[in-house]
Amino acid sequence: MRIDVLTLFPGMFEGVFGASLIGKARERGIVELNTVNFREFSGNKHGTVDDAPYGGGGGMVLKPEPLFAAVEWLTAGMPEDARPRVILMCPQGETFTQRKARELAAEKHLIFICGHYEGVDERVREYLATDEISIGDYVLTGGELPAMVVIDAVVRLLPGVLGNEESAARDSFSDGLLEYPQYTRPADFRGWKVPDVLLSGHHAEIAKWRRRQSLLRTLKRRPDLLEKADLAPEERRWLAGLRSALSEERSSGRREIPPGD
Ligand code: 21W
Repeated sequence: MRIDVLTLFPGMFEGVFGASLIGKARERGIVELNTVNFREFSGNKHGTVDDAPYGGGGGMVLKPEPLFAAVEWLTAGMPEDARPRVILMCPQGETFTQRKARELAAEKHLIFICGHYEGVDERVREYLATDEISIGDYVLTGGELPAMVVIDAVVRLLPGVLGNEESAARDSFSDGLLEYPQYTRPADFRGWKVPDVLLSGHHAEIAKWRRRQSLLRTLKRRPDLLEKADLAPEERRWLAGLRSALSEERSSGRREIPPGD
């Protein structure tokens, strides 16, 4: 995969693109990552890339010309059917999910556009971007950190990046449930003990305990995820029982259910 990032702050990407899994994926040639400072495409000697909004009001708006020129330079000579996705990082975009990460991981070439502090001319949205992505409902200073988040989530899905190919499938959100609790040595840390079942060596019992812990934790923390999760009828019945016990527990203040958290 090839990823180009259009940004006024290319330095922000240096550490992230060089370290950890992304750095390794790059070294192995699985992904080619490249930043482009679109100030170089301003077309004027001052390097101006923004201007006041038509209609007045505060703030500045990123001009369309530098962004169009940078994307056109990156895609020059490419056949129409090989055109990359052009992803505008913006607060009004669709909220990023694991599903979107899987969708983007299937592409050969991605171009990210990051604004900073300010808005972007609407024609960039309408005629240049193929996708608009937000990473959640909070206000940041620019699209750079969000682009890094999306790139991290996409690159780790590329074949050969994770040492263990299973681990992507096992992740939270991939099966629609939160992960079960994990423990390592020592079995007793300051009197806080690892659950007996994990030390028992009974693999079927361990698998059952983990699945129930995942269900319980998801019910308590992210009940919204259960609607879409792939569950057996027996698991749905178990959860329905738990749900009523949980509301009883909450109204009475008594703890009847093992803490799944
Ligand atoms: C913050 C840009 C606020 C623009 C009228 C119309 C990219 C982001 C960003 C930023 C504004 C993402 C205005 C989650 C984020 C991002 C910087 C508002 C002023 N007035 N995901 N527009 N949160 N943020 N513009 O902040 O660029 S993805």
